[in-house]
Amino acid sequence: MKADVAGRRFDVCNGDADGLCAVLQWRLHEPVPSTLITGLKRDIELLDRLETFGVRQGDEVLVCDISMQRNRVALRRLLEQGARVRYFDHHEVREVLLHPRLETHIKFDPRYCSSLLMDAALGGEWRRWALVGIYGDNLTEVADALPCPGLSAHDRHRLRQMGEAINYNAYGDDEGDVWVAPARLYPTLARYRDPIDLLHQETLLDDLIAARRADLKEAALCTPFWNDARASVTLLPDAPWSRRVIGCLANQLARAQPHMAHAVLKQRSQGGYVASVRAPLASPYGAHSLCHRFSGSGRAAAAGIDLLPFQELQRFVGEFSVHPWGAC
Ligand SMILES: [Mn+2]
Repeated sequence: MKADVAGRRFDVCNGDADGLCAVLQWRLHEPVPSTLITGLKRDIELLDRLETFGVRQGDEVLVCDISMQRNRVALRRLLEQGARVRYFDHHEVREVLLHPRLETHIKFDPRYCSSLLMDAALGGEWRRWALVGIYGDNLTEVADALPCPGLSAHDRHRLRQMGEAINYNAYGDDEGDVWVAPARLYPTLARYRDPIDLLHQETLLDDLIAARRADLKEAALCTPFWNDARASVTLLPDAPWSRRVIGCLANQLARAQPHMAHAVLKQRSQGGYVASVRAPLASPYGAHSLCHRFSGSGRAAAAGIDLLPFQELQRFVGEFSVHPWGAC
């Protein structure tokens, strides 16, 4: 009798390109039926959603690209219920949980992302999909340096556009803001072993690439609220386009001015701002430590704040402008 006969599979990931492409690589490697649990970029505490399934001994859970810090309690509960868990992530965690049924691939390093950690674990088996995820997380130089035999420069450029478009599609206050909910996008991606084939056969990605471009054009009309030689703060109004484009705009600014730090703040309909912060790409450290001070979280290169009250704006600009990027 097979030991895993009763075991179910659950794949839990962030709904951006990095999360989806990490899971996709694993499912191409181990093609068995599995339940996908994902959400928008802002949905981080996704392990809680497993509670309704009554996880039990023999079940296997794959977790990609969501903070262990923010999912710690639910993770411990899953392990106690008898699940076996594989965890791939690159967000800050104070202490990595240790458990005999928990396998971790965690690296808090600005040159890593979850799709790259998965690529390393699988020996580059699904490198093209890994590239989509890595480009999606704005690790353009890291992806450019990864060899991919048989991939032309043009096709590599297409994978980059695809990663950036899938990443863009994860931002919004709710599923009404995005073009296609990540949970519905995944099955389309998963039909293809090669993302280049998907680009030839589906129009969806071209639609997303065009939508991202249109939203960025709208955002380009917003001049910086504050800037000096080392940093800039951009304020966006609250609108569907700004809810979708906030992360892409921050990434684009980071690439355009790699020696500057960038913050993009967007007004929230319920009051206050949501913020996307990027450390200078040339010394990508310190975004998480700045965001921490305003109850935010994230990675060294890219982090965010869910709620910055209106009255905190001046303090934010003040601390942002003197933050010791690269040294923290
Ligand atoms: Mn990621």
